[in-house]
Amino acid sequence: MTRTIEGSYEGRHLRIGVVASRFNETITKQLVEGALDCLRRHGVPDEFVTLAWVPGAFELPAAAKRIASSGEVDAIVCVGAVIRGETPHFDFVAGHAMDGIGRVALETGIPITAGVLTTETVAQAADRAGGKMGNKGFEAALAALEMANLYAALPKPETSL
Ligand code: INI
Repeated sequence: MTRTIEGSYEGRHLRIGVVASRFNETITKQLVEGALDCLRRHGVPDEFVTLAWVPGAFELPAAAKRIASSGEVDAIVCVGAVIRGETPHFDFVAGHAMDGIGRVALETGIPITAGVLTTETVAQAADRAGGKMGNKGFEAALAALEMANLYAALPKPETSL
C-alpha cells in the first residue's frame, strides 16, 4: 500500500511571510498583489501575513533568512523582477537571488518559494505579473501554501540536518 502525502492549499491556519524587492517596482507591486490575492483566496487571515520590502532581488535571501529564523511563519514567498535589458550583472543578481532562496529554504527548514522573474525585457516581465502569462506572485504563494501543508504532513526529521 503506497502512502501518498500531499499538501493542500488550505490557508486558514497558516502564517506567511512575503518578501518583495522594490527594484522594478511597477512589476513587483503586481507580483505582491498576486501573492496577497492568492493568500486571501485560500483563507490566510490578513493579520497572519507579514510583508517585508527589500531594495532589490539581491537582498531577498538575507531577509527571507531573518524571517524564517524567527519561527513566526510557516512559509515564505519571495517576489522580485530581474530584467536583463537593464543590467550587465543580470546573471549575478538573478543567480544569487535564486540560489540564495533555495539555500535558505534548506538551511532553515522553512518552505520558501520564488516568484522571481528573470526576463529579457520589461514587457516579458509584465506578461508574468498579471498579464497574459498569469501572475508568478500568485503561483509562488500557492506553492508556499502547498509546501507549508506538506511539511506539516510529512514525517518529522529524527535529527535536524
Ligand atoms: N535588482 C533587481 O531586483 N532587479 C534588477 O533588474 C536589478 N538590476 O537591474 O540591477 C537589481 N539590482 C539591484 C540589486 O538587487 C541590489 O539591490 C543592489 O545591488 C544592492 O545590493
